[in-house]
Amino acid sequence: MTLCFIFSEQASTMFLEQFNKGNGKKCFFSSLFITVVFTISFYWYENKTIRWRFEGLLRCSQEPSNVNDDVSPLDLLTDLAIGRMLYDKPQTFKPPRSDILMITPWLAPIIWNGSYNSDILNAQFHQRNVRIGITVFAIKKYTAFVKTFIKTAEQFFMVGYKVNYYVFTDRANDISNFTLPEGRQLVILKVPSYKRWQEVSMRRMEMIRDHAYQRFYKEVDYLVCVDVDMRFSDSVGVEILSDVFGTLHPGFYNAQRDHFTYERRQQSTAYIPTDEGDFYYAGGYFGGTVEEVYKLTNFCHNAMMTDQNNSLEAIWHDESYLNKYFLYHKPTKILSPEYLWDNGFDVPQFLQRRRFVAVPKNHNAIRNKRALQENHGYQK
Ligand code: 48C
Repeated sequence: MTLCFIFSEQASTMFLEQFNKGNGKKCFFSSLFITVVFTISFYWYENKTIRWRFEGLLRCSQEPSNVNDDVSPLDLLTDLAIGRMLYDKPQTFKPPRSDILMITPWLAPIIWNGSYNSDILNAQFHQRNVRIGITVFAIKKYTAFVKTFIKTAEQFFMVGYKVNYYVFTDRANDISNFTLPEGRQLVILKVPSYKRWQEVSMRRMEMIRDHAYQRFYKEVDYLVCVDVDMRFSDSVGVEILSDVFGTLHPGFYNAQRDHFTYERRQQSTAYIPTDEGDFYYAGGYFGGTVEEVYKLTNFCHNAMMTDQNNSLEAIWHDESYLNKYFLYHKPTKILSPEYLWDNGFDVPQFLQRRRFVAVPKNHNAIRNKRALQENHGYQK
């Protein structure tokens, strides 16, 4: 800026010299020159100050309204210390289990019996006063499974915590009444049914998403989304809770990735090539914070709708889309097959506990109006 003013000052000196010598032509050009230089410097200066003013304004507007504003979010922190506890010291070179994988390459713990201390976890979670929602769908004949599901959940699921059982059903009158202790309640959610059992299973994603958006975020901190044709047979506690978790499918925990029953058609939104994949996750057991479950179910539903518009349906329905989601949105915790088992399978050495097991059923009879043939177990 200063340079411009010096420059225009020299130009005006030059003009006066010519004017005094009576050189009219030179006077004209030097006055023109002065005008141009002055105009440029004026607008440059103006522009600069406008920009500075604007930036200053912006910066000011971003500063707290009152500069002496001394309330920081850190002032709102609460201390969640647990109390004195006595337990064996963890041993750096002696892991609690060496027969199974305890953690994934992206540092998500895999939950096995003997790999955690429930007392410490309960002290932490009770401190936070967490509320857990568990969703099950009992559409058409599957209402028959609700009683056993709730009865066994009362014995084994999140005992001592606030639990909401969210039962989605098209037949509210078929759901028996339950007397539940303080802090635990049964919420019946009326939803439409679909003709095909595959569609019933897949639409769960949409209904969980919509209810998470409208209601669940207000009522609970975590969601656990499971199949209803199951019963609890051992404790399931806060060790399963994490931002977003999946469960190893009991039929594929030891399979290689090219043997996983992922969707393999490239046209499908659930497509996974044979050289990708970490684990095969079961469609009947996932969960996490309400926010993360919202994102997961929204992804899966939209992916399904895209396929449906292209006359495609992934090979194992919602389970295929869930596996696609977990491939590129890694779960922050993984439940071992202890948490989802089928007693139709032999019990391997590593399986120290079976916490949630399939209720033997005739799939065809329970899924369709007429039984076509015998069929048992958690085969899909
Ligand atoms: O509620 C129903 N009704 C049906 O007619 C078909 C499925 N379902 C829901 O979808 C139940 O909650 C089932 O647990 C779930 C699909 N899972 C199964 O059928 C086996 N557990 C694999």
